[in-house]
Amino acid sequence: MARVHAVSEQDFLRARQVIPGGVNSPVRAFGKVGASPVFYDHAKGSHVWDVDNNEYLDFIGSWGPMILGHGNEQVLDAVRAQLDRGVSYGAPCEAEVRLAQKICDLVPNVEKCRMVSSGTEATMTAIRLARGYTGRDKFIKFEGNYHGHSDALLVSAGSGVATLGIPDTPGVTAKTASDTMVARYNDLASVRRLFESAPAEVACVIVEPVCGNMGVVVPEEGFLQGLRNLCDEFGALLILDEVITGFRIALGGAQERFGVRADIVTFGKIIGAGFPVGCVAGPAQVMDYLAPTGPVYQAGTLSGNPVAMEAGLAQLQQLCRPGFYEELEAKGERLAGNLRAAVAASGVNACVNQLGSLATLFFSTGPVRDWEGAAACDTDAFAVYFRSMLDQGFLIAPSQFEALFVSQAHTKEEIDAFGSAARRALGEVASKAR
Ligand code: KE4
Repeated sequence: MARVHAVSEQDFLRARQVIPGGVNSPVRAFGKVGASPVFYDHAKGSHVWDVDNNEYLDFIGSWGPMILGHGNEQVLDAVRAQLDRGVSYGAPCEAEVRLAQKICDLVPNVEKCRMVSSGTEATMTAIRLARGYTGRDKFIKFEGNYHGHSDALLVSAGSGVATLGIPDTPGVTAKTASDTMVARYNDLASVRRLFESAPAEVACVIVEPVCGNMGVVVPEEGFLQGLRNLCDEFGALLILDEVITGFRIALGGAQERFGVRADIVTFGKIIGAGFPVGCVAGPAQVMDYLAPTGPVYQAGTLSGNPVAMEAGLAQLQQLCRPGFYEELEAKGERLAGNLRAAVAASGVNACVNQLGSLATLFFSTGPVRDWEGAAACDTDAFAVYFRSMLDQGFLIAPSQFEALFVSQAHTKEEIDAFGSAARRALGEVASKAR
């Protein structure tokens, strides 16, 4: 029986009168999947209830922060304890030192951290820091990689920009964009060509070490180390944007999982446990270029917010539990296996990319190894699949160019239920294609 969304639809009508598009982040508007967004009422563990009291299994998890599931008790206890001590200080507090120390202890090559309030702030700061440290203006990013919405990084961006098909966002001036150089993911030759076209002008390379924003695209053997080698050859810094992968694909993130050394690493999402937190981190030699020790200015009213710091600490503490990542990895692999079986049974042209607890079902025979491959997907088929999954009670990102996020809270039974629902959804895709 199709689900009723009457209250969500009323909410969306009202929201559109006072919020552009009715949302505070474009990808939430379900703009490309032919449905009206569901408004959440509450969430717990792997479950979400909408304002029409429909229950869902949630595989978005607030786009990554809910690696433990919604409403984790230790996180809530830490937040409650801090609330009575103060919500925001705008002054140093011990919680921000403890979180910075925790990140330094867990992440390779990180000696100092600067807290900010979003992933966008973190990557924007990382680019400015690399430019200040090297004295160079240009930087290299990758087609389909999304690093937040700061001007220079919106060139050829993934995530919502790709979903909405916005040709390099109006409002970003040609002058600003002219210092952004765009390479092809998993293609070292395309990176080398850019370096050789401006050998002494490239400040840094910024990359999603595992892409989440063109859908999940995994780095091929040697790609990340190849970027490291090119940066060393041309005197540029390597920035790993770990806003998604940080503390998700390993406790030490991509540097631990792939054994590649970053000069700067950015975090977000998981380190705030759902509260607004971002972080720029790296060796002291680079980080000390940030004011007030160095000349590269960066600031923020709510940076190091005590409530957010305590939430992040309570979350990271639980990720340190022995066996946590092995269990999460097994769940991600189970989900991918279920999806691949559903694809095989349906006969639909689709393929699955997965790494750890991240996965994407691409509506293309694949392989999907870069933006060109992702962009070739049948997004109409994805929309049919999305609506069927939603009707069956499964929340997935409303875009072909995003990831599924598996959490500790998802049970094997729930992951198998996802596979069964996907089989039915793919059956609908197949029947509509006939
Ligand atoms: P925020 O400014 O949204 O906290 O972080 C920007 C960002 C930076 N780097 C990476 C690798 C990211 O994935 C993101 C943000 N991720 C998207 C989802 N793909 C956020 C969801 C949204 O835009 O609503």
